[in-house]
Formats: sequence, structure tokens, C-alpha cells
Amino acid sequence: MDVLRLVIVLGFTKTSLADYKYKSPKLCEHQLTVPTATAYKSLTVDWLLDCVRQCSHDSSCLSATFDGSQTCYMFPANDRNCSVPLQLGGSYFLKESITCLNNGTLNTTTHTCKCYNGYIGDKCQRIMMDCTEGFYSGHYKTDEFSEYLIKPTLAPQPFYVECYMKDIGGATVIMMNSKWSPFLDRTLNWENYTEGFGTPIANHWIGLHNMNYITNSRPQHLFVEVISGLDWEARWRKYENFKVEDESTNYRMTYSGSFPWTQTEVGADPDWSKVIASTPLGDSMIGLNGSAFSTFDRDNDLDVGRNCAREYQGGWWYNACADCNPNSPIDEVFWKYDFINYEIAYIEMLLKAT
Ligand SMILES: [Ca+2]
Repeated sequence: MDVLRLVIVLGFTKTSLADYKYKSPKLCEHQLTVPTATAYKSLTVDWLLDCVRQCSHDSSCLSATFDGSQTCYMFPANDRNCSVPLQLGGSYFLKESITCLNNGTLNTTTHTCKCYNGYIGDKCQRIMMDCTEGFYSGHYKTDEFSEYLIKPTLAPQPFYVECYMKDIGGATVIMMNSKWSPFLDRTLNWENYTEGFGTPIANHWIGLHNMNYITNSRPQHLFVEVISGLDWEARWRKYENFKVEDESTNYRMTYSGSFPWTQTEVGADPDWSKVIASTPLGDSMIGLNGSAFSTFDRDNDLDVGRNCAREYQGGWWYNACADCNPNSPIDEVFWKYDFINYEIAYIEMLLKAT
């Protein structure tokens, strides 16, 4: 290979390797003839680019040479001193070190980035669209629950949510109302429910805007968890393909089906290990499918004689009115089926992408 061809090959190589993870070839500035590394693999390739590709795909390969007889030698060491011997006309390249973006940290053994705060990708270059994507990216699989940034495809800006990672296989929390946080204020109005209130981990509502972005960016199932103060068991119910439409419909809510959810169903999902009561949650959202959202100052319910939101002291998809009332001061919260005589201590709703 003459000098001109080498330059052409390398120029093309740098461009073509843009898709490869972190790694691009770097020529040694000088060439010595004393070997200090032993090749662990050699193979015949047509030209330098093929050698570079082979090395890029092989996690053990940290440097390689391509000699004049079309042999690619791979080395397990990143020889910064360029001491690997070269035949006349051959070339030697190194994998460059990885740069982790957005405060990601590099594992120098595996040469991979560990991302934080909701960033994902090989270089932590992108914010996850929801918690489910974050879970399956592998960066957060061992986390339990915490606050993360997400950016659903349709959202103009990223925003913070609480994610359940370890136990639920990546679920985005959209509301929580419990007796262990400050009570929800009964004066919360349309603007409050649209924009969201509270903070993740404590009592909060992520806002109808954000629910619209998450549920329209890709299909999501809604999980409702209710814990009673009587037996302290967590009862669950699943609403498939839960969707919140935009403001022009007053954030109309729809779902395709309602299902009891117990540990039996959980067993079908290998990522879901949270202990859930054998008694499922009843369907207290019955009759609400297709309802618009109402607050005391925006009565969109279907009972012309009543203002359900004012009467129930909360914001919700009331019809006429509802068998559940998750968003009022906790002592006013109810979930009629099957909690008629139970005092509810905790209610939480999560979205998991399908
Ligand atoms: Ca009304």
C-alpha cells in the first residue's frame, strides 16, 4: 500500500466509522519494529476498513494492525506507545477512549458509560422518552425508585418524573396521593391540574399536558395501586392503552380495557417483582372511559345539576360523578370497588409502555 492509498483509506475510514460505538482508528505517529503485544486473533481481510470494523465489533480488541499481505492482527492492549511491529506498507490503529456525556461515568473495564438523571445511550447523549425506555436501556435497572428527567417524543421540553425501576420494570409515576405527604389542597384549579403540582416522590400530579405527551408518544398501560389503612395490602388494577387527549377535548381520557392485577399476572412479567396483594383492585373507573377532565372552576362533567369536582373536592375525569376520587385531601379519597368500608392511605398511578 503506498502512501497515497493509505491516506485515502484512512480518510474514508474515519467517516465510515461514525456509527460505531465510541471507537475510531487513530494512526500511530511513528512506527517501531520491536513487538511488545501479542495478537490474540488474526484474520484475512480485503483492506484496512474491514480490519477496523472487525476490531470495532470485538470488545476485546483495543488495537490492530493491517499489513501488506491483507492480514488483520488484533491486540488486547491499547498500545499508546505504538510499539507493535509493522510490515512495510502496513498500518496500525488504536481505539480512542470513550467520552461519556451529561455527567455519565466510564467503566474502564467494560469501556461502557453509566448514565444518570434520565440520560441513556452509548454515550448518555439522549434523555429517555419514559421510564420504561430508561429501564430497558440498562442504565437504571438496579435503581429502585427516584426522580429522573424524561422527554416523550411529543414533549417540547424534558421534565422530571418519579420512575419505578427495579420493582416494576420501568414505570412512570403520574400521580401519588398518600397520608404520608402534605394533603392535596382542595383549592387546586384547572391551571394547577393542567401544569401539574407537588414534587416526585411526595404527593404530586405530573399535569395533564405531560400525561398527554407521554400517552401519545407511544402506547402505555395505566396501573393503579391502592393501599388501605385497614390491611395495608397493595391492590392493583391495570387499564390497557390509557390515553389522555389534548386540551381541545378538555384532556379526554380513554382506555381499551380494565383488568384485575395480582401476583399471578405479575409472574408473566419477568421485570415485575414487586409483591402485590392476591386480592386485585376493583374497577372503580367504570363509566369514566371517554370522560373529559373537570376541576371546580371548569365543570366538564355530564351531570348538569352538579359540579362533581367541587362536590368531591378534587380534579378528575368525572362523569356523573364517579366511583373513585383519587385527587382530593386523603381523607376524602375513595375507590368504591372494593374499598367501601376501607380508609385509603395511599393511591398511586403509573404508566408502563407496552
Ligand atoms: Ca356538571
